[in-house]
Amino acid sequence: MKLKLLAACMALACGALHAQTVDVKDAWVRSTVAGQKGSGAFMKITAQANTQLVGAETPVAGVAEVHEMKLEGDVMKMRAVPVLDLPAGKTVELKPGGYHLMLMDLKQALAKGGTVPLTLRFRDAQGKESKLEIAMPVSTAAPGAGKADPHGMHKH
Ligand SMILES: [Cu+2]
Repeated sequence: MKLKLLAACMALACGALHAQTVDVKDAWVRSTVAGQKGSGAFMKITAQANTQLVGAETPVAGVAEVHEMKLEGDVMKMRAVPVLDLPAGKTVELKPGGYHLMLMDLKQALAKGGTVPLTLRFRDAQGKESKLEIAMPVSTAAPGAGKADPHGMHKH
């Protein structure tokens, strides 16, 4: 009897691990002017089970990669994050001044009010990859945010 219960519990846990769900909320991408080659995209990502964000693609940019901005002393530094951990149940925020999705080699200007398609690639704890396609509105600032943004000032 005891053994049966244990087996049932394991089956449940296993089911939870395989039902990988990732929620993306409040995504937006910063508008650009003609000739501008880079921009940043921001969003809130919540994974139900431990997951990693391992890549992103968008038809409007030649390169899309996750970056991290960190204040070191009084210098804002940026580095690429090839794999971004998404711990179960924790919302990871990509926002100006922190993690962001860097869009480089832009093929077109991103006009405010437009929409940019984005494909996010995830890898679960078993190494299985999945994709999520979203549409990001183009904006000049985060919805509801009115603060100065350090990301707009950094150069690549
Ligand atoms: Cu960047």
